[in-house]
Amino acid sequence: MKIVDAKVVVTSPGRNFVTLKLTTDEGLTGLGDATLNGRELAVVSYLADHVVPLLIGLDPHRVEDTWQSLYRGAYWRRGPVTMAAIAAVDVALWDIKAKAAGLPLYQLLGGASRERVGTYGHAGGRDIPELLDSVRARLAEGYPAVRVQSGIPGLKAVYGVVDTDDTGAPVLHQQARPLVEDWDTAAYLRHVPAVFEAVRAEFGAELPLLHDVHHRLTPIQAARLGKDLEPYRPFWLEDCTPAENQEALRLVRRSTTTPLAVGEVFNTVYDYQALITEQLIDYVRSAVTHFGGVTPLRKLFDFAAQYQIRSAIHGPEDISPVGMAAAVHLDLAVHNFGIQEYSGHTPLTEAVFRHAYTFTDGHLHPGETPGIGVELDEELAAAHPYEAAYLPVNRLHDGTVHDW
Ligand code: EZ4
Ligand code: CO
Repeated sequence: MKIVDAKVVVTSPGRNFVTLKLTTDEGLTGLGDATLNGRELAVVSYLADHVVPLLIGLDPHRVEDTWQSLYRGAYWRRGPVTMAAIAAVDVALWDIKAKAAGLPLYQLLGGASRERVGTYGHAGGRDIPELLDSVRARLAEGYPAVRVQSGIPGLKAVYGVVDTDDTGAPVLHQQARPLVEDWDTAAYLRHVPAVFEAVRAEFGAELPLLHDVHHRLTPIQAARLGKDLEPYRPFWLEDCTPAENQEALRLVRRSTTTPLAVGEVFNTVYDYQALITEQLIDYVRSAVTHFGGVTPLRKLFDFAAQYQIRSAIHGPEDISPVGMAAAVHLDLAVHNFGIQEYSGHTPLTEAVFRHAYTFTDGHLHPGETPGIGVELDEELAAAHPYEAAYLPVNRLHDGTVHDW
C-alpha cells in the first residue's frame, strides 16, 4: 500500500481546526489532528510545505519508521509546531493501519483495559454561586468529576470562567487581537480555598474536584496553595507553575500531598524526565495532538507507569474530534489510565467531524468502527473557512505581562 495523496484542511466551525487527510492507492483514508490554538497556520505550512512532499509514495504501515524519520530527519527537534505536525501524520497512519486491519484502533494498542473511559468536565462561574450552578449543570450532564474555576474578586476576566452573551451562549476568547485578562496572585491565593470550601459544603466529600492554575505561580506560591487545599482533598492541582523549569516541582512536591498534574504544553518525553523519574507529579497531561501522536504518547504512558503515574490526556475544545478520538482509543487501552478531560464540541463541529466515540453517563467509549472512527465532511468544512484568532494574554495591575 502507498500514500498517493495528502492534504491539509483548515476549518473554523466556531473555532479553528487543522486536519491532515492521507489517501492510499487502495482507497483507504486516514485523518490526523494538527490544531495548535492561536498558531494554526504555522502548522499548516509545516505540513503542506515540508511534510506532505515526503509522504507521497510511503507505505502507510510503517508508522514507527515514519515517526522517527520526521522527528530525527528534521534535525530541528521538538517544539509545538513540529510535534503537532508529526502528530497529525502519526494518527493518520494509525487510522489507516487500523482500517486496513478492520479493527478499531484500540485493538491494535493491546485491546480494552477497561469497559469505558472516565472523564471530568469544566465548571466555572464569575462568583461562587454561579460556579455552584455550573457544577450542578455538569453533574446533571453525568460527569463523574468536575474541574472548578472561579472569578476572583477585583479581577475582571480570569481563565476558566467562560463569558456568556445575553442568550447564555458561550463567548469564545478566540479573537482577532488577544483579549487582555488581568491577574493578581495574592487575590487568587486568598480566594481559591474559599471556592473549594463552598463547593465541598454544597456537594460533599466524594465528588472528585480538580483545579487548573494555568502556569501562574512561583514554586513557593504553589506550595502554599497545595497546602491550603489539602483539607478539601482535590483530585489534582494542574500546571501550578510554568513547568518548563522541572525543578520547580521539587519544592512543591516536598511541601504538599495535593496531587499534581502537568504537561498539556509539553511536546516530548524529555520535558517530563525529572518529573517522572523523581515522582514529582501524579498525572501526565499531554495531548495526542501536541505530543507527536499516539506512538510517543503510548511510550510516555509506559514510562510513567513504572513510577505509578497515570494518564490524563488534555481534552479542551481546541483538540478536534480527530484528536479526541485518538485519545479515547489510547485511554481505553493503556493500563495506567487516570482520567480524560472532556468538554465536547458544538453541534456544528460534530457535523464537520462525524465520530464514532460516544459520551454516555460521563464516560467515553471509542466505538467499534475500524480506524479511529472519524469522518471529515470536507464540503461543510470548506463552508467554514479559517478565522484569525489569538489566545488571551495576562497583565498585572501595573501592566506587566504575566503567564497566561
Ligand atoms: O488553556 O487548550 O486544561 N485545559 C487547558 C486549556 C488550554 C487551552 C489552550 O489552547 O488549560 O483550556
Ligand atoms: Co490546563
